[in-house]
Amino acid sequence: MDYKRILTIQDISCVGQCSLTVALPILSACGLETCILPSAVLSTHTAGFSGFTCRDLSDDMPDIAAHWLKEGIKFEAVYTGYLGSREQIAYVKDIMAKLLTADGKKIVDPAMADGGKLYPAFDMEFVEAMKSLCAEADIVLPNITEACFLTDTPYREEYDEEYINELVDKLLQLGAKAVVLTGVSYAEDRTGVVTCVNGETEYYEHKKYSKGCHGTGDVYASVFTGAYMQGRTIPEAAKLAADYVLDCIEYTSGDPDHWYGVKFEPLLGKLAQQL
Ligand code: PXL
Repeated sequence: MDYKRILTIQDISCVGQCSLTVALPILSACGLETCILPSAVLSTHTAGFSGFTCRDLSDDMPDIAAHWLKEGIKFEAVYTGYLGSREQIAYVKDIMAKLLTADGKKIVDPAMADGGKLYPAFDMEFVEAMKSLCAEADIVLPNITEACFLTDTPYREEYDEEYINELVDKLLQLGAKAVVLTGVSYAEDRTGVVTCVNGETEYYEHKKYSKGCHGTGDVYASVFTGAYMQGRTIPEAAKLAADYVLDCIEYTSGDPDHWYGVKFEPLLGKLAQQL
């Protein structure tokens, strides 16, 4: 198996099992050299904790990228997650333009919203900037809420296949080359992921847990990226990531104190064996 170097750009939430504290171990377990660019350092994530600290590292991003450019360092993929500002999105675009290998992949998880709402840190100007990043992406991995914001579509709790297909089409019209739409549920106890690659749409349906878990979007995008960069097709990687997230939720359920993330670490060995 060849050895690939990838860069992931997202925040460090020191406690909370999301963003870089999830992406780095998962991508490493997938066998990839994983370089990181932290966009901010927070004491915790922002979904459920109050009084968290946040140090924005935007100003460091261009200097770090300039150093890598000078050293001739290139990446076979840039995978982005939670980004803190419009300014950071501009830096990410610049990094993608300058530091990717010739056929390097742009993988964008537009982590900014869930359950019909934007996360507290974001506004519609950020959404506009995220649209422009998704327009350049090889693969976007939104949930339904994010897809709605990105395509100016009213969010609906209940929907049918036509609504989902329209969302996917609009994401492709925006410019994304392939779409992985998560959390698509057509029955109460079922959910799944829709992939659309080269005009071919597939749906992988699986069991749904009634309670949503924090951080599963980041676990999903990280496993997807790891599997995809190790040669799986987009639908294969989407399925593998869904199964891993399900295992994590199952492993974590039954511990009500662990509300802020999923216990993904004990399952990393199994993931590594699969790839
Ligand atoms: O899981 C996405 C995420 C990442 N980083 C921070 C967050 C969130 C979700 O709320 O607050 C800081």
